[in-house]
Amino acid sequence: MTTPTAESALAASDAVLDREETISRDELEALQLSRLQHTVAYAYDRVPLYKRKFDEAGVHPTDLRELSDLGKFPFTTKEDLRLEYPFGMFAVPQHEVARIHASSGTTGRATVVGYTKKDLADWAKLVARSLRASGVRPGMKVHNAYGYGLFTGGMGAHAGAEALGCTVIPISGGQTERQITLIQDFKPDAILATPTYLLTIADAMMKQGIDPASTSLKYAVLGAEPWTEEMRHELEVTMNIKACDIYGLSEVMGPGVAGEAVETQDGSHIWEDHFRPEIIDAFDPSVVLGDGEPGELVFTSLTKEALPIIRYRTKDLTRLLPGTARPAHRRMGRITGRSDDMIILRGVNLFPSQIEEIALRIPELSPHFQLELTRPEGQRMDQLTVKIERRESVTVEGSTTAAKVLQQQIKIHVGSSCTVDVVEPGSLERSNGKLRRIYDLRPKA
Ligand code: DLL
Repeated sequence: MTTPTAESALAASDAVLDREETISRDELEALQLSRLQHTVAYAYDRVPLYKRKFDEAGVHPTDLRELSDLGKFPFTTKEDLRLEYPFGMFAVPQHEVARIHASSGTTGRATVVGYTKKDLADWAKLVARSLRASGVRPGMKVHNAYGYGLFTGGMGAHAGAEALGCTVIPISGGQTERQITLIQDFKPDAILATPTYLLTIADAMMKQGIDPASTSLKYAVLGAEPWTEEMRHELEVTMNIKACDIYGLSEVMGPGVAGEAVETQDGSHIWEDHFRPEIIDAFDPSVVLGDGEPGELVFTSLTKEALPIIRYRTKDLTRLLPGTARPAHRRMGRITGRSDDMIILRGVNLFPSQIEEIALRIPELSPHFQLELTRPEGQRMDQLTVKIERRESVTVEGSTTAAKVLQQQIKIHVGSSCTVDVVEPGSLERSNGKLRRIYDLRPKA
């Protein structure tokens, strides 16, 4: 059998890339400027919200003469999309909208997004580009375990894999036993899923006595939630695959805003011929930060017709890095977390991904954990409890020391005191898609 490394090297060299993937940075920026000028004028003319916001901010589309002028334009937020519910942000008449997706909206109204036929074709092209960068090739069988429906993951990944010329298996999320049967019977080359759902599948295979490293799978393209290098290592070793990142969000398009190259595995390349990224200071949004500096990611669409989006605040925290495998397209660092997913514990900021990173370096502990926030009666201080499963092969006694190590490491690296509760393998809730890591059990004010 060829090793995944040798195969991916081969795969990477035989790919036919889009012309825009190989253009120079100068050519790309010239393209960005002309597309940006068009988009701001198009949004201003067609969407009342943009006209109102630009007028209020005292800017006009003709003020955009160079790329840095984008900083003069107002931001768009999720709240704007909610207020314009359902179709107020659309820039085309309804009969030109070919598809609608929506976010589930855990709080408040859902946000609704729309696509023209051309938007759908561009989206499929960019997902195809991302999958190809991650090692997937025409003719491969692709098991798509992202959820189908209003969520952009399932149908977005599906259209991209089809556009690339793959055989798509549209299983969607959930029904893990059935996923395993189909993986064994259909022998797919690649799997598309959230990282935590792939973990659920691997785990369920082991329970059935199937070695997850023995399947036909060679590539995984994972996203829709934050994950760490440690999780990549865990999945690659357990499943004998190459795992790459794919990033996106509904308001900007869906999956495929950025994708990672299998030959470098050094972060997702933002497809800058279609999106102009910026990093801002989350606490002082008027400050646009330079490449390399951590902050909040902001996107402006450059080609979208149904829902042009200007300076959308993603709340995702990361930084911009120079392009490598696709030199003109900057990469994004791993997303540390979302600013609204940040736990503030006695003044210390903490993200679930930090716990994942630390826990997975302790061999006795599994990647299955959740964070519980409580405020014990009569106390004013919040308490964090990390509930984490020990590995199947480890005894209860063996995990006691591991719990102490985790507690100390969290104190050292994050600065928070917490309680660690090592629990039985299989006792914590498993992911079906985007996993909920934080359980806030504090009394509501
Ligand atoms: O999750 C789109 C998607 C589907 C991306 C499938 C990749 C694969 P939303 O449901 O709108 O869209 O959620 C978007 O998910 O703002 C991030 O916080 C998070 N997210 C998405 N991809 C990644 C990733 C889809 N690769 C929100 N790493 C985003 C970390 C991610 N977080």
